[in-house]
Amino acid sequence: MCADLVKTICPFCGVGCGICLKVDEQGQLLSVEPQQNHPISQGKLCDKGWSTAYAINSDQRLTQPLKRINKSFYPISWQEALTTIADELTAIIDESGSQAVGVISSARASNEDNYAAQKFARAVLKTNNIDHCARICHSPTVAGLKQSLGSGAMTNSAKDILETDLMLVFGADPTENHSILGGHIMQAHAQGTELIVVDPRVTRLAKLTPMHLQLKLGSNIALINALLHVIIKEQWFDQRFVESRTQGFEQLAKHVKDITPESVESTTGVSAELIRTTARAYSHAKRAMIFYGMGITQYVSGTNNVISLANLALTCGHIGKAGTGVNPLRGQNNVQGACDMGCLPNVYPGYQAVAELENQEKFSKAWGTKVTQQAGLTSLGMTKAAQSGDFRALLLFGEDPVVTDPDQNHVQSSLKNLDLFVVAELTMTETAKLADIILPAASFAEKDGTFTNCERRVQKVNQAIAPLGEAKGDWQWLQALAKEMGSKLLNWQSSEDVFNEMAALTPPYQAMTYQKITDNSGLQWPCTNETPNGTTILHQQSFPIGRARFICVNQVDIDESTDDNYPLLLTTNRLHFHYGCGSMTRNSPLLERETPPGVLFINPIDAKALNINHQAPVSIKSRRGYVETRAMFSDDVPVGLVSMPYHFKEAPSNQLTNTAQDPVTKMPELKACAVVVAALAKDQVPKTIQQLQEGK
Ligand SMILES: Nc1nc2c(c(=O)[nH]1)N[C@H]1C(S)=C(S)[C@@H](COP(=O)(O)OP(=O)(O)OC[C@H]3O[C@@H](n4cnc5c(=O)[nH]c(N)nc54)[C@H](O)[C@@H]3O)O[C@H]1N2
Ligand SMILES: Nc1nc2c(c(=O)[nH]1)N[C@H]1C(S)=C(S)[C@@H](COP(=O)(O)OP(=O)(O)OC[C@H]3O[C@@H](n4cnc5c(=O)[nH]c(N)nc54)[C@H](O)[C@@H]3O)O[C@H]1N2
Ligand code: SF4
Ligand SMILES: [Mo]
Repeated sequence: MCADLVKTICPFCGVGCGICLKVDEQGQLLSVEPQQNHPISQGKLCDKGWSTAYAINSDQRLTQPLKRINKSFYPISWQEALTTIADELTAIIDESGSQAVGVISSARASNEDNYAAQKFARAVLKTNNIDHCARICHSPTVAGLKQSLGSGAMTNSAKDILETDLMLVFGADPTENHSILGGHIMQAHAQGTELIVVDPRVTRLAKLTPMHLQLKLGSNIALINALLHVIIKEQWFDQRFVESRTQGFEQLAKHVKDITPESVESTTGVSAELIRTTARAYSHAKRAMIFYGMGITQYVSGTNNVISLANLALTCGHIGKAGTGVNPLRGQNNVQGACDMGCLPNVYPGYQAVAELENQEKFSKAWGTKVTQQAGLTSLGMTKAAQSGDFRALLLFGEDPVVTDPDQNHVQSSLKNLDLFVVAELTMTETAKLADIILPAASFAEKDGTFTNCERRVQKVNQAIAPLGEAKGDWQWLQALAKEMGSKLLNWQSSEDVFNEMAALTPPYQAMTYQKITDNSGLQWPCTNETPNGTTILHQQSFPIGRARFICVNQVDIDESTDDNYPLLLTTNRLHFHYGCGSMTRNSPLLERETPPGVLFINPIDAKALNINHQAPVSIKSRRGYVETRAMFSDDVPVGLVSMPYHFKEAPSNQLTNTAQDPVTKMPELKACAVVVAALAKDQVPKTIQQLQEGK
């Protein structure tokens, strides 16, 4: 019998759909339903949203702390776990200093958990070594849009999709990855809104429009500069907007003067004619929205790619109004929030720069302890420093870098080199298997708190069931650990206490309270005393930096090119039915039956040349690693390009990926590397990476 229906938020992607968890009288989770009147999802959910109960009710859940001795894990009490961690952390800091320890937090956990994580790092451990998966996701958005516009977030709102005239989807696959928004885009297009897709693969949206620019991998800036060239040469730009709201246009005009569509045809693979048609359509639309994703950010040129898109929108004045904007489709349910909370080495909550003395003083005063001035390491910086032994202890929660970070062999050897590795997780992930201590974490259904979705909407997450077994919420175990280390600085009675402390220190969240968030079905930041009801559209009157900046950027080639030994390019993407490392979605039999456990998409022309049949076993090798899986014929990938999702721990594409990084943000080039693909014997079952690593 149903005793309760608890309103909360889907724990998967950044759309932030509203769900209800149905709980029986014994406090057991029965099922999931959509919230009928939710501002974005309006009674709909995608397959993952419907399957959340499987993800958290699973018999795979960790229910007590575990300690590793050699290769086996043994249950221990929370007290023993906390004492062991506290003693070892203290000893390492005494010996090697605070730079040798750090925290990786989670864009899947709440704002409260993330605020606590960065405060634990900065106030208790005295280090700025705090980071999370945004590093390998939208860190170029945070850095790029900050330079161009003064704020690194989606400028508009989801509802604007139904108020625009043209949608330019650039390096994003929203029907698979932001499915409810992808549905809105399809709906708007069906009602006559123009759709342009820029993607090397033929995505579901690309199939709907004749305006598909199937560019070569990583040629974004060349293409955008050519679009700018046409728009400026033909005087199709918005002169009034450029003059009144921007700076640096003259230099930009000079910069793109010779970048004609013809001159980039061979770099981009897009015809000059299609570039001209696109330039005309985007600049002539009354209102046009840009949506972009990992096809822009996951390159060594990630930050410049983002800047380039900002240049395009600013040139045409498509910003600061309904139905316009530069809209990064933030990925994880709370990645916007984890960034807002300051889980990045260079900023405190609300993007207040760590390097500025005034901010150091503000946080030292607020927290009652002196914070360090020393610059922090990024997540990949911490794993790199672990190789040399300079970085010795890592607390990580709600991430599975062994599956999701580039160059798996490097990640595994770095994590093994740590003196202390603590993982707080829902289940035994590939990363948790390397931990010294594993802490059982409470899932979103077992927590109160908030998530901030991709349109900056801070939404209330409500506890529906008790934590499973001895599981604890992330801020709660961080607080307990701080106490064990003799610190009273993390001293809260409830999630609301954490939120209130955070809001007082985080200007864009200043006027938010739990009650107001609940009453308004979420509030979009900035929500300040001047804008108490939040802000649906950014930059309407001015930019946080006054005038927006045009910044000239040049095309940068992808780091790794093909050669005789590695003749194909590999890109990585997502599948609708699975999420991230798969540790949650793969617990659902409904989702699991939809895809094989690993797949390589290959054009039939390439496959034929390599003697590979549809669904046949294949090997894929890069300069860093080797995996085996099955081939799937697909005309959606062009000849010369193969593609793999990264959800499958059996056949992880991150065995192969390149760690070459964007110099500004250290974003690795997850979207391009060179590989060689070969047919395996017809009746051979592809070996999992675990079998390969154990030499079986
Ligand atoms: N089902 C599902 N949904 C998810 C996730 C998931 O794991 N599964 N993850 C969530 C997360 S964390 C994120 S960040 C988002 C990501 O969502 P998206 O940004 O949509 O992610 P991807 O599928 O990785 O890449 C997007 C597209 O970029 C294209 N691309 C590759 N290279 C280039 C290029 O040089 N130029 C252009 N223009 N395009 C290129 C790819 O072909 C692909 O179609 O999804 C979120 N939603
Ligand atoms: N090759 C390739 N690699 C990629 C990408 C790509 O496109 N290509 N995309 C990158 C991107 S954009 C991202 S964002 C990363 C994502 O990489 P990760 O963040 O490592 O991926 P997730 O699957 O989201 O892992 C989250 C983990 O958090 C756990 N979890 C969920 N909720 C909670 C909670 O409340 N508390 C705790 N403690 N744990 C919780 C889940 O069980 C899961 O194991 O992957 C990156 N890796
Ligand atoms: S679109 Fe995203 S937030 Fe909505 S139900 Fe699907 S996974 Fe959940
Ligand atoms: Mo992401």
